[in-house]
Amino acid sequence: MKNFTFTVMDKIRNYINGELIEPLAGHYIENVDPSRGVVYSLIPDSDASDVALATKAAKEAFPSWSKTPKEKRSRILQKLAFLIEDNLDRLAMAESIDNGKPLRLAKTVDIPRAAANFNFYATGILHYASQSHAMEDVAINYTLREPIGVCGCISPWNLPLYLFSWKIAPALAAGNTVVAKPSEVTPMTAYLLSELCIEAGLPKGVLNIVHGLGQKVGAAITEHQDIPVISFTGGTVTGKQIISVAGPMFKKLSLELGGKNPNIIFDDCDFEKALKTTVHSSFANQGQICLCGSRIFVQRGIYEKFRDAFVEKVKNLKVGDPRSEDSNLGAVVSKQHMEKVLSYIELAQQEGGKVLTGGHRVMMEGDLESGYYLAPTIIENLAYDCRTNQEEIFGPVVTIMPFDTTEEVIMMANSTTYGLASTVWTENLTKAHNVAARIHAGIVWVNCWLLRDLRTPFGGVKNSGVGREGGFEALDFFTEPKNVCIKL
Ligand code: TXE
Repeated sequence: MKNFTFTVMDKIRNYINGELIEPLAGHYIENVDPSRGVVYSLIPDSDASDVALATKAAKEAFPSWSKTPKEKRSRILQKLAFLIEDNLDRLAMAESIDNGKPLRLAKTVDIPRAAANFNFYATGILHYASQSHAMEDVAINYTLREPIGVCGCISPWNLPLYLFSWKIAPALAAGNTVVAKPSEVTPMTAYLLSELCIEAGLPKGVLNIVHGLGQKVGAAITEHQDIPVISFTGGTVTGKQIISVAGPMFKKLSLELGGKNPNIIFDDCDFEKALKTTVHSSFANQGQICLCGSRIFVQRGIYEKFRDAFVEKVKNLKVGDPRSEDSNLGAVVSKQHMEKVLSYIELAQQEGGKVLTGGHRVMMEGDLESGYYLAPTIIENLAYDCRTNQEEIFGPVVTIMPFDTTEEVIMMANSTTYGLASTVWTENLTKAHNVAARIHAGIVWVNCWLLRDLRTPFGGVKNSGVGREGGFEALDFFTEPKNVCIKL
């Protein structure tokens, strides 16, 4: 297994029609390693002509791939999953360098989950069935679930291969072909996946990966006439741009967008478990997971005890070299994102917030001195409806607020335009069911966080998105149902 090293002169390439090729116009974008703040590779600055080439390849590959027996599609995708596992260290290193996340996180979460995504849908498709409806002795109805054609899959930079594969796996398993675009901020593992696709024997044109800017390549995929399905994960603002183009074209859309998730801690919780998990749900991946609990509500009876214990634990988190085993947080993904997060810390203080710990950039030494590091930050004394508590920050920043009654905390939790995930900490089962039923979210974790069964529906309500991924929901999305009614 080759070690992962890239020099600036290493240019990654697009994966089109089974080959790794240069962008047609020959332009490239610099790719930065956020832990060191230096350019470490070049990626294609592709444009609509590259998307057109990829879409043509995908369209030509569709008839054969969609008619390939599902058992054969399954075997190829399982081979790909095996190759991802077999290249764990190399892919994890690439992910850590590209995103700034701790290598340990990439090794234990990102890359294993990418393999799991392919395995899950490679096997799920073998059990995916449809219905028949008998009309006594009059007629029999059966539902066909057919692959649709070329699917556009566009993914973000926070969990690069994890979310990239979460779309591609069900699309391919269902018999579609794909034109995919990873984030230009973290393209590396998608590029390495291209090499593994060739090794796995994925037929040419079935998967095509076009690197480049969202406004050029993402937009070209969104507006292409021959791509009837768009699966997008990213910010709510971008989701609005996509829906404004794809909506009038009547494309089938799955949008997984932002979150501003409440973490509700009642005074009858298991204090130590709630405390330990809240550190993780606040700052995992530098807080760059749309499922992070960025608004912490603690019932007044334990507010001060919890707040002080939480601050003490967070003060002891180590922000450091992502490749160092003892780093709890690595670098945030880019200079631009670091500045965005710092601007929200500034806003919070303007809105009356009190920074209990963190609130600043962490200056490193040696070759990390230009890296983008932020201290994990806890802010209290903010109104539940101020901008800091309503807008997605998407960094290592949480707010903490006391509440008295269940009614009050449900009102505050539901007060944002988002509705993706929520966590509830209580040992009272009746309260758990009652609160879970009333929270506006697509996912509610009770006494846990980020515990994932891939069969469950995944996604949010309100500005957190449209549609669901996961389980058979994703196979329903990537197929079209057809009702055939036969007179008896
Ligand atoms: O999103 P962007 P980011 C959310 C997370 C945060 C954001 C972070 O909460 O808000 O995503 O990811 C491409 N037409 N989620 O900043 O900028 C762009 O190149 C077509 C929610 O990367 O929206 C990139 O590949 N494409 C999620 C992708 O869109 C365009 C989990 C996302 O970029 C485009 C993860 C355009 N006009 C993050 N502009 C969940 N709910 O599960 C950009 N892109």
